[in-house]
Amino acid sequence: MTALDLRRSGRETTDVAVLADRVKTGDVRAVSRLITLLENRDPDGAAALRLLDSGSRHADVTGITGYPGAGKSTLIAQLAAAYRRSGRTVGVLAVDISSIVTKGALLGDRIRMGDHTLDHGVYIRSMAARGHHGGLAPTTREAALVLDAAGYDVVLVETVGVGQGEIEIMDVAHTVVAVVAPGLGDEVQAMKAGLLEVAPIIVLNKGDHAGANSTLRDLRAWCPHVVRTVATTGEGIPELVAAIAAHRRSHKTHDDGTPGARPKPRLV
Ligand SMILES: Nc1nc2c(ncn2[C@@H]2O[C@H](COP(=O)(O)OP(=O)(O)O)[C@@H](O)[C@H]2O)c(=O)[nH]1
Ligand SMILES: [Mg+2]
Repeated sequence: MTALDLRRSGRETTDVAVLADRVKTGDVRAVSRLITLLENRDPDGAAALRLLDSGSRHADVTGITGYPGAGKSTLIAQLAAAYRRSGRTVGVLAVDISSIVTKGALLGDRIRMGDHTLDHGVYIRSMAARGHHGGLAPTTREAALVLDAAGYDVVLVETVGVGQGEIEIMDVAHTVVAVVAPGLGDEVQAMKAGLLEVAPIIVLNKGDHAGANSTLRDLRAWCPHVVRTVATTGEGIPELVAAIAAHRRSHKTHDDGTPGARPKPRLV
């Protein structure tokens, strides 16, 4: 679309340079606006993203993956609270933010959604999956770059399901955590093959459930890094924070700071 077409169509145009600058100052409204442009595949979004791309990267990006109901959202609320207590700012990209907000008792009024309220150090954004096969919204990677450029210290990405389709999260996150719940038995057996490749850290959540100990023994037999948590109470969260930090320290990223084992994809 040319500028003339845009004027004819009456569509609002964006000053991409101004938008990018505002994102870099951590302006929450600008962050939300840019992610919306990217979701809509608006060319202004891609243009603004390119202006951010030269910035230095410092955010630690962690993917939290697992079957629905395993406790991912509850864990993310606990992790976000723990990072905030240590003074770090947190951006969350999730398939379903409602459960993070309602389950995140510890975050309380610190949670700020989108651009409606003041930023108190936690930004939460829902990413529609839109039928994409990998379980990650197509713009999740770009949204993580935006949050990084906006200065968030930690970015947590919630993604549903484990297995082959989830390999995508490796391109987005420095560290991937797979969340499983006790009593999955057969499912755990079935996913062992592909899981370790994707997730160096396994969380056995719902550690308060009957059968947690035997599942834990089973998991520890084949994965060196299993953390037992009770997301509803916060038990095991400090250990999980430590495991994520240890993994991040021990794994190099690309020279430009982007995560993942594969070459950085071109931003179009
Ligand atoms: N008993 C127990 N319940 C939990 C635990 N973690 C999460 N839940 C509950 O399990 C349900 C699913 O949690 P949610 O975080 O929404 O799972 P998600 O679908 O993986 O994001 C909710 O009702 C949570 O309150 C836990 O450690 N113990
Ligand atoms: Mg959830």
